[in-house]
Amino acid sequence: MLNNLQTSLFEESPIADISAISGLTYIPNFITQAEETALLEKIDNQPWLLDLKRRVQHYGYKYDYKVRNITSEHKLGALPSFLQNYCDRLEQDKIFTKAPDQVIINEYQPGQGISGHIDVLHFDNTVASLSLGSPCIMDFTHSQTNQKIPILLEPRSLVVLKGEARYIWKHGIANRKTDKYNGNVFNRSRRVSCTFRNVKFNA
Ligand SMILES: O=C(O)CCC(=O)C(=O)O
Repeated sequence: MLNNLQTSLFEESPIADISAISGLTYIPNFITQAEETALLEKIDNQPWLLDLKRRVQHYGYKYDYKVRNITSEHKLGALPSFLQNYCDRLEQDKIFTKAPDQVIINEYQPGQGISGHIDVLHFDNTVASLSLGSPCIMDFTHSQTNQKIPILLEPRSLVVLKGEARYIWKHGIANRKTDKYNGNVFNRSRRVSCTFRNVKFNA
């Protein structure tokens, strides 16, 4: 189910007009609770990389955070089946025209976030992020006007960025332990996200 007028975890009233960000789609409950548990277990059985303050895992291709680049030399190999299944689903659901070939998993402990950024052009037009564990607020900031729109990402939801949402709006998560949304305050717990992309070599 697509949801343009977002409702919060706490109330049924609409709180963020997602249609203000062209190209952004928010899909609550993209996966079930059982799928979330199984995916987290698989992820936690893989080695974590300590490239950044937060722990990460890279699949398909390694992303170089210093050079902000990906080349064919960064190829790591086939995606593991626990991720390939979701990549195939994203193609079947027509969220991607071609199954993603690169996945970055980020782990955020309470207090950790990610600076506002626009994904590099070495990634193709569609970027989708699946949230596991804690809810958190992702801030979208228009790169020209600085207009800021906070969007609540609920566990098991998928947020899809295309067009302006992908190329004009920065997305980021504040480094804080508590989020306030629609008058409600909630403490963050551990959040893990899986971000699906396709690599583009001629960027
Ligand atoms: O955690 C997320 O949902 C987004 C991750 C992200 O923006 C990134 O890896 O570039």
